[in-house]
Parts: sequence; structure tokens; C-alpha cells
Amino acid sequence: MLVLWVTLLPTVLSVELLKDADFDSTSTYGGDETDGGWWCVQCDAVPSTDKHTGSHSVKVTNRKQNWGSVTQSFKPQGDHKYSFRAYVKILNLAQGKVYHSMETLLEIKGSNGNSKYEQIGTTPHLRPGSWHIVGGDYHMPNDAQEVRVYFQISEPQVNYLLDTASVEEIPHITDLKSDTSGRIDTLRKNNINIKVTNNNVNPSGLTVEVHQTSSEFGWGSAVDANDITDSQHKKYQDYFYDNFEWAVLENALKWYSMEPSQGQDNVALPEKAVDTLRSKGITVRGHNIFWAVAQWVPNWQKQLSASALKQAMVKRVTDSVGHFKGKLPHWDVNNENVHGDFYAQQLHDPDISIWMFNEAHKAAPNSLLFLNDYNVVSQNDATVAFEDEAQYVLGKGAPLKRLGIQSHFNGQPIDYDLVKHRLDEVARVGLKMWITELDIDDWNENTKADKYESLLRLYFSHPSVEGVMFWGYWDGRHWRPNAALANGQNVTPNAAGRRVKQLIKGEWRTNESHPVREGQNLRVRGFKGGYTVQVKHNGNIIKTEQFTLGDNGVDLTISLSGSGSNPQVNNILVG
Ligand code: 9MR
Repeated sequence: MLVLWVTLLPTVLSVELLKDADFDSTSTYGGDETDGGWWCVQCDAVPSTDKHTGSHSVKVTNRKQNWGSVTQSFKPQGDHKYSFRAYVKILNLAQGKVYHSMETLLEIKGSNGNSKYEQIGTTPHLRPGSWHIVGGDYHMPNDAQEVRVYFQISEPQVNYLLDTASVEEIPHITDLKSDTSGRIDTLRKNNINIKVTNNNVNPSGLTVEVHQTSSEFGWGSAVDANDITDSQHKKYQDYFYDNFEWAVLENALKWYSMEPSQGQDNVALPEKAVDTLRSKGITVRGHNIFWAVAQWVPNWQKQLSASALKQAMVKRVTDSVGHFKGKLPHWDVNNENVHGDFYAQQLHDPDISIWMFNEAHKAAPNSLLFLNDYNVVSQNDATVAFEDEAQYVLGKGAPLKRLGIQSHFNGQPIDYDLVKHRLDEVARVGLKMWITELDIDDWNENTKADKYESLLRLYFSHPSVEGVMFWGYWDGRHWRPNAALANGQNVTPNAAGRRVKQLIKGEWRTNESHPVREGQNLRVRGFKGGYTVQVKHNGNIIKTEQFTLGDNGVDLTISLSGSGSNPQVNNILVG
């Protein structure tokens, strides 16, 4: 019975709202706007056996307008949220283009009969020969009566295949704290089994204490390379070390910082910061090797010929990844390449990212290479695009190992149903993820505290997320001072800073003390990470040992000797 229920669960949760979503009932394509099936508006639709799944896809040609598209409508429930997806393969390129962009557009009819149009996602890099994912999500207005979904490419001369479409309702989380707590326990904790062999020693007055000293889950922040090293900024540094175990240099490793004019070499500052942080046990991420958004490309590169630019890029990999080999376990490779394509355009090479990943991997094979982008969970427009970029790069065999979800939230209320859905969507790629640049731009410290708490609960409870990096913490050094966790000359925590610390150093850390009793077996359920275990007699430490709690749990065997008034611990065996 239970097995049956478990197998049925996914189908129960995700009901397909489209008819012939996989385009396999080929007789349904020729409809019109009245019959509720597929309709090719300002275009021709025929079946194709070049399919993504099932037996057929639909081939869309002869598009008479840029909005010519295969389309279908359904009746939504007002105030509910929906996810839209399809796979597309373009069949040709317009002249001068290296790829095309597809918009997923909704036409929403309200109760007054008027329509409004909403673009819910753009996949920017469709290449002929590959299936790409398109789609997005949308929160329906209360009075939505009917929704029609369109898949559009601005250039009407581009023909495409579409397949494996779907429209599904996104589940609502009624109580985020209780929804996440079970998953947090299963994913982030494990058992510490403590056995005391007492050799007839009277254990009265003995206690065993476990203290967590580090976290397996990565908690960190961006830091300013100067402030984290300069002795003038002790309070800034204290706040950092008091809260975090991971760092990323906010700007000092960027190409424009390290080489503002060609040939200049500003490696000294980032090097000093990386070495200082590492000497204090902090792990440092590398951000970033290349940045796809033209605004952040140093001007000198904009004048270079394609071959000179490529040469400079080869050198950049050596100067960044090569130089810091062994010190930076993560690197963002072609930052924000869902939102920009400077190097692809300059080099007329739509696959330049693949080259970057391969070069970076050669320079430091042990560093995990990332895609890193914004609006992936904070907005709907880049979720599917990011998923598609990852899928494409992996399909080309690039050594992409992790996904970086930036998480810059503005001051608007946060829809946690959608954030969770978007995380799940990106997790379909099958790679582990990091939240790389979390901030919430809210001037009200109390609502900001609530929002940070809810987001952290969501992220910490997600099986694909391995760490969360804040994008700064002090309002004196923050690109959005209202997002800060601490304020003023004394770097004083505000309500958000206090809440974050209470979670990451309080609720999600294990520190327990238990009296030792005759023949007792104790089980402590602890958060994964590094620990110290101490045995105390009347409050005085008589033995200390270190251990790591990971996926296999830990058995501690404490063997006592001596007498009741003078107990000794022979050893604490960690197994
Ligand atoms: O916070 C960074 C700010 O100090 C810089 O002036 C800016 C340009 O380099 O970059 C900011 O950080 C961005 C990050 O590198 C990439 N994702 C978006 C971040 C916020 O804009």
C-alpha cells in the first residue's frame, strides 16, 4: 500500500494541463483558437519525427509575423501559480546570427474580457542542432479566466521544432518552517552514538560534551580584499570571522581589477586577502575568470582583434586560475552568460564558454567550475535560461561541476513557493548548487530578518544546495547598504544580522552536554561538520578529542579507568 502511494505521489502532485503536451497525437495540430488544442497562429504546423521525447515533435514553419507561434490555452485558477516548459530546436539561423532567443509569452484574459501579455522567460542561446529548454513561471491574477501560451522568436524566418511541452501548477507551501524542518533533519544531521565503557568506575560527576566547531554546509560572505586585511578594519574582520567559514573577494579577482590596463598586474592585493583568509581556516571561492556582460569588460579588450583578444584570454586563465592553483576550490567561469555574450560576439564563437571551462580545468583540475547568474530564483526570467545553459554546456562535455545561483532580492515581498519551484527547476540539471551572492534590499530590518530567515530555511532544506554566500554584510561596504546585516562604525548587527547568526550559529549548530551514567549508550543527533568532544569531571576537562560528523554518522567509545573520585579517560575511539 505504502509503495503504491509513494509511486503515485509525483503524478498526483503534477497534473499536466496541456492537451497532447508531447505532440504525439499529430492529428491535433490543425486546430484553431476555439478547440482548446494546439493552434499555429500565423504559421504552419506539421509533425516531425525529429523529436525530443515520444514519437513526434511539431515543426513550425512559414511564420508570417515575429509572433507567429504554436500555441495552446487552458483555464487557470485565479491566484494560483503555474510552471511552463517546452523543448525547442531551431532549424536555421537568420543571417549574421550565431544563435536566437525564444520568449515564452502568456496572454491572460481577465474577467472583463481584456487580455494582458506577460513575458515569463527568455532562453537566449538557441543553436541549431540542439534541443533547448524554454519556459518560466507565473502567478495568475485573481480574475484570470483563460491563459494562452506562445513560444516566439523575433525573426519570423527562423523555423523550429517544439516538443515535450508542459504546464503544471506549482504547489503552495502553507508553513515554511514546518515544511522545511523534516528535510533539514534528514539532510543536514546525522547520529553521534556515544558509548561509555566504565570499567567499574563510578561515573557520578562525569559529563560528556559535544561542541560543533565547523559546518559541513558552506556559510560565507563576500568580503572587500582591502578591509579584510587592513588592521584599521578590525570590527569588519571580527564580524566576518564570528559568522562565516567561507569567503569570496567581492571585486579584487575580477579581470578589470587585476588587469585594468593591458599588461598591468594587480595580483598582490587579492593574493594577500586569499592568504590571510586561508591562514585563518577560511575557504575562498574564486569570482570570476571572465564576465560575459560587456559593461564589466575592461575597455582595452573592446579594441582588440579577435586573435589578440583570444591571446589575452589564454593569459587571463594563467594569471587567475593558474596563479591561485590549489588555493581556490571554486571558480565562476563566464560570469552571467545568460545575460551577456561579450566574448562569444567578439570571437564569433557561440561556444566560447566551453573553451573557457576546458582551459580553466586544465589550469587547476581540482577547482570546481561554476556557471553563476542572477534572476534565476529571484525573478522568473532567467530560471529556465540558466537551466538550459547548464544543460547545453554539459552536453558539450565541458567540466561544469556546480551551479551558482546569485539570489539578489529587491525590496518586494518574496514568493517562497516560486523560489522553491525555481530551485527545483534548476536542480533538474543534476548538479549541486551554491547560493553565491545572497542579499535582500529591504530598509526595514525586521521584515528583512524574516525574509533572510525564510530564504535560509528554504536553501538549507534543499537537497541540491551545498552552501550560501551572503553578498556582503556591512552597510559601510555593500553594493546595496539596505541589505546589510550590520551597521555603522562598530559593525553592529541589526535585526537581520542577529537572526542570521541565531540560525547559522545557534539553531543549526549542535552543542550538547550529557551526564555519564552506568552502561549508558547515548545518541546525539548533530548537524554535520567538525566537532570537539570533551569528558569533564566535576566541570574539569579530563579528555578532549576531535571528530567529523558526515554522511556515515560517528561512533564514539569512551573508555574510563581510575576510580570514582579520580576517574581517567584512557581514550575516546572515533569510528
Ligand atoms: O558588489 C559588486 C560591486 O562592488 C561592483 O562595483 C560591481 C561591478 O564589479 O559588482 C558587484 O558585484 C556583482 C557580482 O560581481 C556579480 N553579480 C552581481 C553583483 C552585484 O552587482
